[in-house]
Amino acid sequence: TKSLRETLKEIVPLKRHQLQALKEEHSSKVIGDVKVENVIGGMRGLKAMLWEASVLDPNEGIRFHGLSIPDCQRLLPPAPGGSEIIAESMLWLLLTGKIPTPEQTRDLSRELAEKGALPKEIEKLIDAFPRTLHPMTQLSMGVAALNSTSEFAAAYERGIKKSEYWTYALEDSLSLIAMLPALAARIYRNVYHPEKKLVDVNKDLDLVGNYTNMLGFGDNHSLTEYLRLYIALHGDHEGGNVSAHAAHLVGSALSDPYLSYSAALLGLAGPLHGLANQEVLRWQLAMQSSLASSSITPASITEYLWSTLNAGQVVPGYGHGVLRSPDPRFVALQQFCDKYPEELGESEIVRMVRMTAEVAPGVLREHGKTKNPYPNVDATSGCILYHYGLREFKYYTVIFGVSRALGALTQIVWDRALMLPIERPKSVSMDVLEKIVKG
Ligand code: FCX
Repeated sequence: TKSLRETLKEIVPLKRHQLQALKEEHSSKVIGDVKVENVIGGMRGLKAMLWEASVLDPNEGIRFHGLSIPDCQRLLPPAPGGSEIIAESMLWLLLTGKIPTPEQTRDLSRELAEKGALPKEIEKLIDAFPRTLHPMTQLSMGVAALNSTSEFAAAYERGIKKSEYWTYALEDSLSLIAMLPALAARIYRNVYHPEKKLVDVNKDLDLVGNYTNMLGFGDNHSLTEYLRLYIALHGDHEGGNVSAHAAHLVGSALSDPYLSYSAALLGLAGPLHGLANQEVLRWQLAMQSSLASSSITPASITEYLWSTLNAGQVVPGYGHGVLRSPDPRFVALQQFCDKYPEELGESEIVRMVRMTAEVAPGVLREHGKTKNPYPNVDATSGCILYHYGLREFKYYTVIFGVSRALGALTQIVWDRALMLPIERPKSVSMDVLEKIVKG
């Protein structure tokens, strides 16, 4: 069977050919209008960037190379002894558009585990951070510091052909994905459990098996399976979201994959993006403490939702920039809860998430502002972690950050393989806008 590198070497010329044909035959074709509302409205709806691995349909949700989440759950190999999608099989799909065999998936797991230990000087740097530094700040700083190991940066300095950039970007991307669990687990240990010893990367485990193990939850099979699914599903959500877009933008300046992904993480740390799962939990716990446990009913949750909205706040975990239906990632995580009824069926927080999802769309529709009243993935992801005893919710976005590397770095490999140019959209002032619209 072919290795990941061999598979990619076959695909790169085909994709380059596809791009060349688009350029030569259709460069001046119009595919949409630019309205004033796009310029002042966060560029919403503008089809203005290339992203290969996934496309988000407003109604169906995300598809990875055309495959829906249930397709991926059916087709992508799990870990030995598990049944959920794992990071490695998702990464293979994202990078190549192909379904890996179980053997290819195992080989990739082994390669990542072999590259998984952090350089000693980076360990020292992370250990020197004050515990008060937000875990996402630490993650972004750690990833930026790892650029001292960048093969892309070293090769660029030596002088290489543009057509070869992608091979170095691929090596950096795989190394970074491999080291993220050790980096993220070290931050968790340092901030929350400084007395605990960190275990080493186990060469026989998959990426998330290792991550859970290093976090100290290795003997919890259902949590490990949950994190496998979580990390595979959060891997990519097309290109325009803040983290993915940031990685692509910074990478377009030929900043190496470490620097590019570090920038993505700083965007992921915002409350309207990755931090939302932490906000959801905060909101759910505040609701729990304001309502007596016996009185948590659809009616009392409805009332609580209105108090949030009437206070001028958003209901975290609901709404989306593109989606206009319930997020299939939310659905998949809820179905995971059904699969483990003995672990999750009786959980108070899981019950509250479910009840909230039943009433919130009606309330948000009546409120009349959001274009999408349905839950997004953040409405449940952090709450399930809370149930499992991973309760340090300032840490949750770090887990998202371990995951989003799969998609953001995949696109960086393709940006370099397709030799895309530096990104440089035209901006305009309000005066210029007025001149344009008034003619
Ligand atoms: N509760 C209350 N009001 C909401 C709302 C919600 N959940 N979602 C949107 N609105 C409001 C907006 O604040 C906006 O109000 P304004 O006109 O006074 O500014 C209006 O509805 C229209 O917004 P809309 O076009 O529907 O949504 P946007 O594309 O501007 O924003 C996000 C999308 C996701 C930022 C928005 O729905 C939100 O703030 N949701 C809560 C936070 C959240 O869950 N974020 C995670 C999103 C995602 F899954 C991720 O990136 O991880």
